Formats: sequence, structure tokens, C-alpha cells
Amino acid sequence: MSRYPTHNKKLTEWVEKVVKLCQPDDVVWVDGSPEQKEKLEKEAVTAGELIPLNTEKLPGCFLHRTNPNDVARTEHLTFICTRKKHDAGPNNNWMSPRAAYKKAREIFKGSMKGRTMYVIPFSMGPVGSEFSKIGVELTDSRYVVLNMLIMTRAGSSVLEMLNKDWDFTKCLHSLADLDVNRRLILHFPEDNTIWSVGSGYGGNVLLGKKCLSLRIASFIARKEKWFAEHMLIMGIEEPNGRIRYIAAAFPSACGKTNLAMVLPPEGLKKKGYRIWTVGDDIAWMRIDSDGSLWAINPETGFFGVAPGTNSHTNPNMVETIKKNTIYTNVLLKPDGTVWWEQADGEIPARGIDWQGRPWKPGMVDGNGNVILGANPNSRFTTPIMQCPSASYRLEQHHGVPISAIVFGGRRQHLAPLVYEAFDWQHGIFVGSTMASERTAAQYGKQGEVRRDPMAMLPFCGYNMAMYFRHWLDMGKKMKSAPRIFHVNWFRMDEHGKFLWPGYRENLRILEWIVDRCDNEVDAENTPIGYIPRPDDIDLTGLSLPAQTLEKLFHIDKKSWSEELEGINRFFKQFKKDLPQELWQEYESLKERIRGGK
Ligand code: GTP
Ligand code: SPV
Ligand code: MN
Repeated sequence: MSRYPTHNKKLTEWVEKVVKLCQPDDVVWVDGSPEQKEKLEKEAVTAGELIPLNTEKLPGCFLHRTNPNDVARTEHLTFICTRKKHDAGPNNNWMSPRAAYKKAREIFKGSMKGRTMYVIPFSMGPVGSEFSKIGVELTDSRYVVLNMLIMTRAGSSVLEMLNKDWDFTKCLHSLADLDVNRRLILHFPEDNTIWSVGSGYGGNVLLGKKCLSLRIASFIARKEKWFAEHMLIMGIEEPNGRIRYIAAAFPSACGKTNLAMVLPPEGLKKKGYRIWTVGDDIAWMRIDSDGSLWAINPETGFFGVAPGTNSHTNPNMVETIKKNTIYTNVLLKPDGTVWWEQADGEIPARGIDWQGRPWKPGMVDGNGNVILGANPNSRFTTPIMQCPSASYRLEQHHGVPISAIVFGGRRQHLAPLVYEAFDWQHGIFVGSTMASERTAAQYGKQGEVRRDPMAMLPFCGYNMAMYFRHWLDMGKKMKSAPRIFHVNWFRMDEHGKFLWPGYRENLRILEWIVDRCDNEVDAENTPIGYIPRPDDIDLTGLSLPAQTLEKLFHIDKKSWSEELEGINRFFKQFKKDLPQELWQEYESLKERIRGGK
């Protein structure tokens, strides 16, 4: 019997190599058993890495605080390391593989001394499905292990697949000393390898998520002719029992999680809608034998934004996170429960804030700014299966058929509440020119508008021009391609107030989208695409002045002309690589805007 629980030589040799480099005191293989999980939780509590929460009100829940310098993905420290710089494209940070390995090796050297290294075999997608991919993460963080157990299918069943010599992505992570100056998130798509060091936060370290399922997977998907996308997947069951599935790409903290489990609003004329949540962040989609697009969610958990989550905005999530949940960077209340800004109930009179300091409402810092109880990017990790709207098709190897693809972002001005692209090619133009205001999910200037094509700007593992090419080509391969839409829940009036109430009211818009897919409703032709006729959106039970609706759908020519300039600048950076079709679409849009049709 070998001293390893696997015969996979590639895996054992790699583990040995990493042990030599990082010098952990011990190596533990994660088997996915409840006993091992409990042991890890106990150790994490003893070490002060987790705070156990009120066992009656929040059974199986813990609080974790990350280093205050480490509370969001660090895009400027994230690199795509292809041999040729051109293959990473103009939107990715690039380092040569040789330089990147060298630089990171220095930081990894001895970084696990005094700690245990965990070997986590995990599957993205149902174990054994031909659409799934396997990864193995080596990490010195128990927090990472416990999160990966929620977010992925991890443990012995995956090791069995590896025994059958399935290939896997090598994912190496070490907290090292959490020094921002020694933090790197490196992707080596040509080696199917990820190295992350110096961080302990979410997308930087749960390597199955953004690193594998988007950056590495998008690289593989282009070669294998499928899609790895930053999209939610949801089913909309109509009262007659027909379920239409849609996939929607919104940038980080722009409403994917909320929409994926939305409850139908009161008052809709058609009663009896039901929503099925398949995924809230990542979709892997491929063309199946029927010529249409099918999607799986590779994950098994939600890593959701806490602030703003309450029984009004997202009752399904409030239900989901009552047990077996890891909270990160939220406020701790004296009774051992947690709170964040706009949570349910009263604002607590006191508590311990996300940085571990005593907190009271209204406290201000030296500059007079209000001190928040929870970090704006505080999150919870929680199993999808606990969600009341969890789809019964989550474990089905083929996933679900997609009728519509929806793009969207935060635009205070410009983009109407919803519009439909004229056809696939125009839809790719709409997706490729998406833009959004920056949120707390990434470091950088909040509120600044940036182009975020298909919500993949920080997640595309190769040259984005090639990515657009891939989207255009895939359209030609499908017998019945999904229809493409764009939504904007975030348009504001002149006083900076949201014009659209959002959240569950968004289903009114999805209703129109689904009806369009079924050819059951007409639309108005505008220069930017099809918009609903005023009477075709069911607004019963919602008091929305006609004027507001007009503002929500207003297409301002001057702003669109300015937008065209921004698009032009964005496209130009791709030089000759940008597919000609997108320039054609650009010219057509320009003409339509000028022509005033
Ligand atoms: P990531 O997990 O970062 O990829 O984000 P996400 O796209 O899943 O975003 P999420 O659903 O967590 O929403 C982020 C923020 O947007 C939260 O503060 C929500 O309260 C807010 N939000 C979500 N939906 C709506 C909406 O329809 N209208 C408005 N005004 N805000 C919304
Ligand atoms: C996002 O930022 O889009 C997230 C959170 O979903 S993280 O996993 O940290 O990337
Ligand atoms: Mn996300």
C-alpha cells in the first residue's frame, strides 16, 4: 500500500514537489467525510480562524474575518501567464510563465512551515459527467478547505476518478504572510495550473471558482468549443408547467445571486410562476446533440454578497443561510448571530465589526466617514441544496437547455430597463460592449464605468478578441441559438434614485423575455434593439408612474453617441484581432442612431 490514497502518479509526484517547496509540517488528504469536516472546524475554532455562531439560531455556522488588506479579488495582482503575451490579450495582466513561476516560487518557499497542507480533490460539475472538470487544490488554509467543501464536490469520490487517470488542474495556494506586496494570483493555462499566494479571500483562493471555472475553463472551452461564463442559470416555470431556462451575465455585485432565486412579485396577472435556481455565478454551456445550448453550474454553493440581503430583497437566501454557512467579514452580534447593512430586523445597538473592533451604529472614523459593521464585500458561503428554489436538475449530467442569454450591468444612465438584440451577431456586439459601474467586489475606484464584456473582463483566460470570435463562431454551430437580451436594473433619476424597484419586480421583465422566446409577444423596433411595447410588461400591483416607465425606456441619442465613442476606443485596442463583424455592428448602430429610426 502506498502512503498516498491514490495511484495517480502525476498527482503524488506533484504533491511531493510542493511539499519540498512549501515545507508544511504535515499533509492531510481531504476525503469529504462529515467527521473530517468536524475535526477541521474544531481545529479552526481553536486556532481562532473561525468563530462558532449561536448553535440554536445559526446551527453549523461560523464567522471568519480576513486580513483588512484582503477583502476582495485583487485584479491588479492577477495574471495570465501564457508563453506569448499576445495570447493573454490587452485586457489581462501578463507575465511570462518562467518569470511568474520564479517570482512566486520565492514566496512559496517554506511558506507552509508550521502549518498543515491539505490536498483537496474536487470536481467542478457532477462527479463523472463528461462536462465536468477535476481540480486538486493544495492549500495551507483550513478556511479554504471548509469553503471548498461547500462550493465544490470534494473528497474521495473525486479521488476515484483520478485513479482512473482523469486529468486535473493543479491548483496551489498558500496564505504565506498575507503581505499585499507578496500576493500573486497566477494562471498558467498552457500548463493547466494555478498558483495563488499571499491572500485568504474568496475568488483569490477558492481556486475552483474564478481561477479554474472561468479563467482556465474559458481557455479550455475555446479549444473544446463550449462556453465557460460568469452567468447565473435559472428556470422560469410558467403556470402551465413549461420551464424556460435562461443564463445571465452581470458583473460582480450586479445582481446575479438575487435574480437566480427571485420570488414572483405580488400582483402579476398570470399567477403560479415558479423559479428554479441552477446557479448564481458560473455557467458552463455546450451545444448538445439537439443543436441547442445546454448549461451546467459547476459549483455546489453560493459565495454571496451579504450587505443588502434581507427578507424583502431575497427571502430565499435568508432561508438558505440559516445553517451550515460560513460568514466572512460581517458584524458579530452579542447573541452570537450576525448582521450587515440592510439586514433584517433592528440595527444592533452594539457588536464587533468586521475588523474585530467594538462597534456602535453611527460611529465615524477620523475623516468623518461612517464606520460600517460589515465590509461592503462581506459574503457567506452556503450550500445550494439548502435554497428553497434549488433546481431538481442540479445533479443531472446534461444540465438544462438555455432559451435566452441576458447581459446586464449597472448603468445609472443610458441603458434601458430591457432590450433584445436583433440577432445573434448583434447580441454578441451587445455583450462585447457591456459596461458597468465598479462595485466593492474588486479593488479600484467605486462607481467608475468600465467596459466589462460579457461580465468576463476579469475572468477571461485569453485574448478577449479571440473570445469574441469564439462567441460569433458558436452561434453558427447552433440549430436554435438562444435569443439575446440586455437588462439594466440600476437606471437612476436626476436625484440619484433607482427608477426601477428591482429584485422580485424583475420577474416582470423576465416574463417579457420568456414570451419573446416563445414568440408570444411583439416588440418595438429602436436603433439599439427591440424594446417592449408599454402594455406588454405586466405592471399590475406595482405603482410605477407612466413617466417613470418612459424614463426607464428612454433612448437618449446624445448619450448613445458618446457611448459609441467609448466603444470605438475599447474596440481599437484589439487592433486587427477584433472580428470584423463587430465593427460592422458598430457601424450599423452608428447609422441607426444618426438616422433616427
Ligand atoms: P458576485 O457574487 O460578485 O458575482 O455578484 P452578483 O452578481 O451575484 O450580485 P448580487 O446578487 O449579490 O447583488 C449585489 C448587490 O446588488 C446587492 O447589494 C444587491 O442588494 C444589489 N441588487 C441585486 N439586485 C438588484 C436589483 O434588482 N435592483 C437594485 N437596485 N439592486 C440590486
Ligand atoms: C465576484 O467577484 O464575481 C464573485 C466573488 O463572485 S469572488 O469569488 O470573490 O470572485
Ligand atoms: Mn461573481
